[in-house]
Amino acid sequence: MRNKGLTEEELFSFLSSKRGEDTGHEHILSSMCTVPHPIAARAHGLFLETNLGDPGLFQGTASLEALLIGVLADLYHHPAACGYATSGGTESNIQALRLAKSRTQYRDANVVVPESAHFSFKKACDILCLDMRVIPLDDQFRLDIGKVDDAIDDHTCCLVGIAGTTEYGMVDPIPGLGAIAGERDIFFHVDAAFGGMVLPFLEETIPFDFAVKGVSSIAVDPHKMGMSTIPSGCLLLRDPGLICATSVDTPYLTVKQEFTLSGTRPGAPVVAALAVLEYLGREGMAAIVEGCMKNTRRLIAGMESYGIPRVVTPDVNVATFRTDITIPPPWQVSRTRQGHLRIVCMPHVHKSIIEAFLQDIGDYYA
Ligand code: 0PR
Repeated sequence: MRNKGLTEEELFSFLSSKRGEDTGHEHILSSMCTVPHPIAARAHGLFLETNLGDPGLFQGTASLEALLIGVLADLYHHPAACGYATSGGTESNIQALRLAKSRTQYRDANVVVPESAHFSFKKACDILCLDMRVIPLDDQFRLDIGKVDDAIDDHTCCLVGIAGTTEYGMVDPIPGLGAIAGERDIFFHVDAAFGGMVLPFLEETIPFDFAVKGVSSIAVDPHKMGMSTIPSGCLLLRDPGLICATSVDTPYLTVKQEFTLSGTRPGAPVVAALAVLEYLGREGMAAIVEGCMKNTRRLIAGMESYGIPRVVTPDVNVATFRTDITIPPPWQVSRTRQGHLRIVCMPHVHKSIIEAFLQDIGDYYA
């Protein structure tokens, strides 16, 4: 640390130069995050110093968190659902597994997840000392429901389904999983970190939420398709009575118990998430989602016109291709574990960006 501080001008000139080294969003085709909606950025700025970890000091902010949970509970067809804001999918998944574990007395409990599960489940199982059983996928990259029964036993405390997989954008057979979970009284967590802000706004109904019998909890990330500021996730529970299962005493705070994982929690991205949903409404969200889906279809058609085939037809805006071509800079794309080219058509990936990308690929390889 310097003895004498920099001037504001010196400091910001240094910070701006570093910011200039970041990849511009116009070339980021690999991310599940996006440029925050201007409404999110404005709302975020109003709540910079708020801390939901001590909600009695920030009652207005805490009431906005409750409003956000209420909006999501409605959207997911169970107005009585409860929940709270997290830092994102990883924390929501950890907390869901913590809740599931609290319902079992077995010390060697296991969790059944699809092979497509995000790596946060590995972290969660590691922290919670749970055995992770992995179910293979079918030829459409969805969990193979026929393989679930054999993986479950009396020590299974949680079944997991993914609504919008990270790598291929697929939705697992949630109703089938819900039926199995219901029959066996197993906690059923749906990871809709990505799809939770896409699926409710699609024309086609793909069941994934509390309308499906047996769904116990849902993770959704407003900092992904909700266009909120980072970090912004939410965990919702069907049974409000269960939320206290992870509570610990917090004697000197304004509330005497805390069920969240984080202590200090930023209010700003939570309010930003609510602000986007309130500002856009269902119609506005549907328009943005439709734009992303249209761009996904256009990208797939364009790549296939060059003889580069899709791997699957995705349920949400993630396009994957069977090709080992090297994508030229400055484009930032990613590869799945199986080596497929993967592009996420987020809201910042406008139609003109897709066309420019296709033009580049055509110039290089067609
Ligand atoms: N569940 C699903 C289905 C996810 O796709 C992700 C993250 C998570 C949980 C974990 O969420 P958090 O990262 O918010 O804890 N999916 C992306 C991934 O890991 C996140 C991401 C975003 C990665 C932007 C890169 C990037 O540039 O691939």
